[in-house]
Amino acid sequence: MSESSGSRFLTDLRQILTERMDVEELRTLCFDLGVDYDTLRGEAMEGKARELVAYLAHRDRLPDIVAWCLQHRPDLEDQLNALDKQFTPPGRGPDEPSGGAADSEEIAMSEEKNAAKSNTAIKVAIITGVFAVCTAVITAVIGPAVISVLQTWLNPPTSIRVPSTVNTSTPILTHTPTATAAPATSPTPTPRTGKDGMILLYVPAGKFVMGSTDADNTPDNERPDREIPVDAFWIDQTEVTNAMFRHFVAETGHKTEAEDKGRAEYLEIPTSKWVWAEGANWQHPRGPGSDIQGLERHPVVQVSWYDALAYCKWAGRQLPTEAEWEKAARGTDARKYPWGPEPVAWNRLNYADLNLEVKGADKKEDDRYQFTAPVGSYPEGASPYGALDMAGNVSEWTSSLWGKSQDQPDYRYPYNPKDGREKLDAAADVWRVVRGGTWYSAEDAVRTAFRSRLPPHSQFVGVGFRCATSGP
Ligand SMILES: [Ca+2]
Ligand SMILES: [Ca+2]
Repeated sequence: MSESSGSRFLTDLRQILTERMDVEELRTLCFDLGVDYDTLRGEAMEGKARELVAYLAHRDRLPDIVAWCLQHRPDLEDQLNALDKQFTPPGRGPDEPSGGAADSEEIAMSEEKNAAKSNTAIKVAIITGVFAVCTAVITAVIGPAVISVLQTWLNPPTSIRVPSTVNTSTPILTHTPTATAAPATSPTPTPRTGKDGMILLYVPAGKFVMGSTDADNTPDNERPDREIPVDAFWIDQTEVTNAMFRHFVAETGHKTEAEDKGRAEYLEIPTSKWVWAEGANWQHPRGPGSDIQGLERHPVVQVSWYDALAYCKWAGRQLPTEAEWEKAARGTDARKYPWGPEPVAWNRLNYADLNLEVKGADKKEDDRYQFTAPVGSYPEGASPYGALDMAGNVSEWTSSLWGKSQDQPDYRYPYNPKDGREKLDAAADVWRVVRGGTWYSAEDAVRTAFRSRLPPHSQFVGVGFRCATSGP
């Protein structure tokens, strides 16, 4: 698509959304496509539609909107077909000079190919869109386990790029473990679904490099690096969400530590100071004036290590050990970030970007979120096993002990699970390891090898968790 025809396509698509839909319908569209309507910038429908189209255009997901509209609004078919005809051959936009007869023929052939390509994309999007809707219905009727099997059948690991219509903000399978993540000699088990609806990803047994080398110039507590054997296990695809935690609380009556204490800490902006907020807890992360309405698919925060442990027990899983967490994040090639060696960027993680007025924020990048993002918002930042948000969004509790001093760990590297650091009944004055960095972290703190620590009774607006379970 040339720039001018692409621009017209975007304009007309926005117009359809603005003029032919109401707010509730646009909200539903956003929800189904995994976009948080409330955090889209702009007050009126037009602003929201503009932001939505721009957001999905950046991710090559415009066919998702078209597929959704064809599925839910067949009366828009003519308008959508007209939109499709606006695609023009690359480099042959109406503003560009045309050549002679040979060029005309070439353009005609190119247009034909382009139209076919575009139609194919829309057909694929329709099929996957129908599947997404069916998924929601079938999930309600027959449960997530069957869905997991169906999704694996319909989305086998493939190198073909298909427009994604799955809702990446809910723990619906978006990445199946690939052959590159598993030993070639053994098939990778199908991802499975936990009782909380979480997708569990398989991490095969084997060694991986844990920690950093001296040449990496990173904190001492990450060194020395070593090859560490880890048994097979399953890791949650995303951080545990508010909706999942609400389910847990409804079933168990669990009261979090912050609710008992009547207060919790949050980050004051722009001073970057941690301050106590009376009445802050997981349902009111920044105090009584805040709530989690519309944040159902954001990670739960303001939960202590003990709250996280209780959730994992209810879900039939455990907190990952520090070694399991790091292996799930970096795979077996000692990569710096979950996605590889490439630097942090707006489409790979939620971190301290230009939306956050704190020291060290990256003013070059716009990841679209000032605080937490819906889980799974950055499929481009997936780890080798498909785990999402292993860098940023919220930092995550692990089961492992750090020690009694904030500055230096009592349990040093090389990691040894038999030296007492995995004793779950350790005293409360022993700090626990947290991993992955948060929405207020700069790039250094979202590296896969970066370690941080917190007292187990503490809770913050940037700390959540995911679970793991032993395998196979
Ligand atoms: Ca951010
Ligand atoms: Ca995280």
